[in-house]
Order: sequence, then structure tokens, then C-alpha cells
Amino acid sequence: INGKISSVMTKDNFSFELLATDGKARAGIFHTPHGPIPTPIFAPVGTQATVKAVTPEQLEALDASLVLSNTYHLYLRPGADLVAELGGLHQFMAWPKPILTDSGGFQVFSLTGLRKIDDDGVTFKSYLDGSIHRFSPEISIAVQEKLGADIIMAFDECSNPNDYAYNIKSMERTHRWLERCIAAKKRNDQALFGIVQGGIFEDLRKASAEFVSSFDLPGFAIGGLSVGESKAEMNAILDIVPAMLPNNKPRYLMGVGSPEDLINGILRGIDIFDCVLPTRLARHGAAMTFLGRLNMNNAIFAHDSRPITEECDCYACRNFSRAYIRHLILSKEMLAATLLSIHNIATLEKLVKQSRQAIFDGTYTQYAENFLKNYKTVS
Ligand code: PRF
Ligand code: ZN
Repeated sequence: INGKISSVMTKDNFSFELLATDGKARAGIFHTPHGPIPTPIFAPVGTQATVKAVTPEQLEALDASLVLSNTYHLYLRPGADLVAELGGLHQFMAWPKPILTDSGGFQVFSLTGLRKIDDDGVTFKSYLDGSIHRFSPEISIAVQEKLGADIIMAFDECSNPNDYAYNIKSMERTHRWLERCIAAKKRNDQALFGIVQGGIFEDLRKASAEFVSSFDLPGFAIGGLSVGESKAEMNAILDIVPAMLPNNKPRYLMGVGSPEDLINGILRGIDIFDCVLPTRLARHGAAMTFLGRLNMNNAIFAHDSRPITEECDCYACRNFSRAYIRHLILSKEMLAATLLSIHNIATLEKLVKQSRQAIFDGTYTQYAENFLKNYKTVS
């Protein structure tokens, strides 16, 4: 189907235009106060208010249209009051386009050794200096309002995906916390997304999708995936959850972003992805390509005058050889991480851009099949 299918203006002046569908795959535009986000989209991660090793100017040249940052880290350092004093996150990090902040829920659980969760919130020890802090739905929203991102996330609990009894408890807690996030929210220029949890359990996922989508929110996220379950388990949940979320709102799959996961998510109706993978791999000397990963350390590249990939038109591939990039890595030069980050983000942006076009063309199934056939997964 082509042409505008639906367009809703939510009460917070965020609108999502669904422009085309192809099977379950969707192409659209999410409008924010800092500009449009064409979907499907991949958001690079800027945990500390910087996408590691890449300047905002370089990100803009890559056509990135959304950057994710983290409430947990920015709350601990430099502090949300300081960011607000310096004009908010967009001005602080000199990124004029849309920003999304994660709520801190996931980071408290994955980064903090010592923490204590109760129905009101979480007490945790700072990963920086061991000091004791407390997050609750109200505190997370207050911090995210000071940071000033366009999209803010509900405070949730992401638990071990395989423990059924515990997932019931944490899902119900996540639901009560969502109600508190909605009640706590004061600013009307930020879109609050609710998060579906429920581990690998279809009945819990259905209950969660039903509860979370009963609220008139501008967007919905799927959390608790890519946290240790198998690919088959993740895809099984993605087979059922997106269809239970409102058709006319964007769907965000949190923390997922390998090339094959992007394709599998888009095929199942996901619109937004984020992941540290392209920048993290870059810092470890790996280049992402449509055929799989290249370890640029490898001696086979010592005399290789070709770019990382011939098809790529990123700054790194337009100007530098594989041999030069390998030299930078061996010499521990910082430019290695910059060039590989630029190339890896360019690769994922190209993947979502081509996917979007294939959805408009009605050829997405073929595009996805062809991509997965050529792509060599590394385990
Ligand atoms: N919740 C939040 N952030 C997240 C996740 C989650 O479940 C995940 C899981 N893939 C990544 N980031 N709030
Ligand atoms: Zn490139």
C-alpha cells in the first residue's frame, strides 16, 4: 500500500505518519520538535551525550536522524541540573536533531553491581564512585524533563527473560510504574513512550502489550529482548507483540541493532532501533558490511589499497584504504575508532534507508531474503 495510510496528532503535538506497508513492514515519519524521523530508523547511542569518537557534524553527514542518550549516566555525571543550566541536551552536545533518552531502568540493572528494587523504585550504587542513589518513576521523569530529549522512556524493569514467576512480578511493577510516569510528566514537548515487558512468555507479552497500549501514548517500545534469550525466542515474541500495538504509533525495539536483527525486526513491524554495536565494534577494530564483519586488524589487509567496502560512500570509504585503517589500529591511533564508527553507522543507516525504499516499492520480503542470504553472521 502506498500513499498516506494514517496520520495521527497526539495530544503532545507529536505525529506519526504511516506512509506505506509491505507485509508487516512499515515506512513512516515521526515528527518531533527537533525535526522528522523517517522510519524505519537506526539510532546510534550517545550514552555520555556523545556518540563515541564521532562529532555531531559527522553524524549529520551520515544522515543519522535520532541519537539515544542515557538518563542513568547523565544523572550521575554531569548531573541533569548542569545539562539544564547549559540549555538542555541538544544545546549541551550540539546535536540539533531529535534525541531519545532511556529512562535509567535498564542501566541500573545492567551496570550497577549493588541495587535493591522495591515497588516504589530502585536504590543503587553509582558505578563512578560507589555513592548511593535512588530512582523511581517520578525521579526518572523529572531527570528526563531536565535533560530535554524529544522522546523520553517510561521507567521499567528489565528482568531475566527466562524466569516466568519473576517476569509476572516485574511486568506488573513495570505497568504500575508506567501509570506513575504518565502522572508525573509535566512538559508537553516531549513524547513519553511506554515499554512492553514479559520476557520470552507469550501470555505475559500479550498482557503487557494490551496494558501498555491502553494508554494514549505517542509511541510504544518493546523492552526485555536481546538480553540472553535465543534469536528464535526473540523473533517469536516479535511475531506477536507489534501486531498488538496501535497501528498508527511508532514501535521501538530497545537495544537491538545487529544487521540481521534490524532486518528481522523491520519484517515484523518495528520502526525504531538503537544499539551500541556499530560504535563498540569500531573501537574493537571491526567493520560492519552487508556481507558480515571484517576484522580490520587482520594481516590480510596489510597491503590492501581498497576501501572497507567498494559500495560504501561514507567519509572513511571515500578517502582511506583498508591498509591505512589497519595501520591506525596497530598504532593505537584515535582516528581508527572515528573512521570505523563513521563507516559502521553509515552501514546501518544505509540498511534502514534501503529497507524504507523497498517497503515503498513493495519489495521488502525479497530485499530481506536477499540480505540475509548474503550476510554471514559471526557468533
Ligand atoms: N528497557 C529499557 N531500556 C532498554 C531495554 C529495556 O528492556 C533493553 C533491552 N534490550 C535495552 N535498553 N528501559
Ligand atoms: Zn564506509
